Amino acid sequence: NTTYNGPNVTDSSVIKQCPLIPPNLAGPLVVNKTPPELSVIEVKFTDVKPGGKGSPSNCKPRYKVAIIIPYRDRPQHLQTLLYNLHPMLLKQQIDYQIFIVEQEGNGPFNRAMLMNVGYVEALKEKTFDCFIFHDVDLLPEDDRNLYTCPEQPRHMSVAVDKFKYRLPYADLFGGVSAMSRGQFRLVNGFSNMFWGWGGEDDDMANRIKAKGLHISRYPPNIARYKMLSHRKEKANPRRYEYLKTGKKRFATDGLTNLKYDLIDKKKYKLYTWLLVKLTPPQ
Ligand code: UD2
Ligand code: MN
Repeated sequence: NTTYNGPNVTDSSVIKQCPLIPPNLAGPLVVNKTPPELSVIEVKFTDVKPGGKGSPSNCKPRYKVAIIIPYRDRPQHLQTLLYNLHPMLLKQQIDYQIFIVEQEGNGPFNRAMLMNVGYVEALKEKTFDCFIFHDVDLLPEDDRNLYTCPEQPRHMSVAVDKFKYRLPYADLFGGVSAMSRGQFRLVNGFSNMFWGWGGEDDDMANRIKAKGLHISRYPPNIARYKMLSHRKEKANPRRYEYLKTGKKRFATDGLTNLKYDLIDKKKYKLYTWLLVKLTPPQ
C-alpha cells in the first residue's frame, strides 16, 4: 500500500515533548542488591543502547544527561548500580548516557579529577545539558528523584541509609549531585588537588557559593539512597588545608589545568568506559 497517510508519526517534528513530570513513576523503588551477571543484564535490558544510553521512544526528551561515575576496583558495586539505575532512568524519560571513568594504576584515588575528565570526555560525544556525578555505591530508592538539572546545583543523595537517612551537614555535596553544563564550567569544575579520601565535595560546595549559586535539594523521602558496603578508604590528611586555601585557586585549579591521558575507551552495552591516567597539577 503506497497511499499517503499524512505525516509520518516517527518524524521527530511531530513527536511531542515529554511531559514535565514523567507519567509512569512509581515512587519508592525495590532496590535489588543481588543482580544477575552482567551478561544476563545486557540481554535483559533491551531498551538500553550500546554505550549505556537510553531515551524515551514515544516523546521528545527535555534533557540530555551524562551520568559520570568515578571508578576503580568495585565491580560488584558497578554491576548492582547498573542493574538498579537503568530501569529508573528509562522511566524518567530522559536522554542519558552512563560514563564509567576509571582511574588507572594504584596511586591515591582522585574522585574529583575523574569527574572533571568525565565532563570533558562526555562533551566530546554530545552537548549534554546536565551532569550527574554519581558514586558507584549509591542506589536510588525513589524514582521521583529526577536525574535532571534544575536552576541551581542539586545535591541528590540527601538521605542515605549509611547516615541513618539524615543529612550529615548542610553543605554536603558528596554522593550524587547534579550540575548543568554551564554551572560546572562557571565554577571551573572540581579541584584537582584532592588525592585520597575526602574534601573534594566540600571544595565544590565552596565553589558553588563563591559564584553566587546555592545547593538545592529534593525532600529526604524522595532523595533517598542505599549505600553498598565497602571498607573505609584512607583519608587524605591534607584535605582541611586544601579546603581552607581553596578559594584562591578556584580560577586556576580545575577544568582550566586538568591533565590526563585517555588510555582506553570502550562502549559496552551498559556503559561507556574511560580508562584514564591522571597527572597531578604542577
Ligand atoms: C563519601 C561521599 C563521596 C565522596 C567521599 C570522599 C557520600 C554519600 N559520599 O563517600 O561522594 O565525597 O566521601 O571522597 O557523601 N571509588 C572507587 N574506588 C575506590 C575509591 C573510591 O570506585 O577505590 C569511587 C566510588 O564511586 C565511590 C566514590 O569514589 O563510591 C567515593 O568513595 P567511597 O565510597 O569510598 O567514600 P564514602 O562512601 O565515604
Ligand atoms: Mn561509599
